[in-house]
Amino acid sequence: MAGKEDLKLLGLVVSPFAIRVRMALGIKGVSYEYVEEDMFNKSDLLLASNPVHKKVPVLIHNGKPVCESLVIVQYVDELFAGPPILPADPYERATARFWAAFVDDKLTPAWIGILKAETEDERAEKATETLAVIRQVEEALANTLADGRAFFGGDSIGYLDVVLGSCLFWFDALRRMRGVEIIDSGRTPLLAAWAERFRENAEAKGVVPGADEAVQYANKLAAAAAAK
Ligand SMILES: N[C@@H](CCC(=O)N[C@@H](CS)C(=O)NCC(=O)O)C(=O)O
Repeated sequence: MAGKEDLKLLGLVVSPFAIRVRMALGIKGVSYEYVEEDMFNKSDLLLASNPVHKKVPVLIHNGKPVCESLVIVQYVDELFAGPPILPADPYERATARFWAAFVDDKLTPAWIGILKAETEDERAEKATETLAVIRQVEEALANTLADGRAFFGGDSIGYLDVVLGSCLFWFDALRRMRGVEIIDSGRTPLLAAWAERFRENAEAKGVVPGADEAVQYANKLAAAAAAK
């Protein structure tokens, strides 16, 4: 099916959620039109395509929008042949989906909270929360990675790699901006080694920006919030 579809992705270079989708499309070897959105001036196409959340990413497939990064990555996996993104085994699929939801429900709000905290106390509280959550990920996934697998997906990048790996450059930015080390070889050795492998992966290298871009974007968001 690859190549015959009309695919347009509304994204944002520094959005971990959009990066997930770009990685998924890259894994499948599918070409698509990429449209960078301006979050300070959302396009009519974005507002019409995702009227519920008004957020990127949105994948527009033959004119029909699909929203929410986890949903889109699964859609891409189901739609296209090529290397599988979700595990084949139903139990492993369920487990990967469970942890992907955990990343989005627990980890993401915690680390974004460090970024948005307005006081030192709030920042410290969010940092403690983030470290507790990442420790849970390290412990729960230790078996998978200790198994000798390079990635959660096995020898190559899969669903959970894409979901968590897309956040790594923001973790680097947070270390620089706030001095918080979310993944480190002392506390989370398996995740630290996995993160190194993820960074070296060709699919990731193609779409994951450097921490500099995240720092710049965070500063832009802070300036916009202060101006309100
Ligand atoms: N749960 C959504 C989150 C998407 C999201 O938060 N996107 C941000 C960019 S990183 C956005 O579009 N923000 C615009 C806004 O909040 O107005 C997903 O997984 O796709």
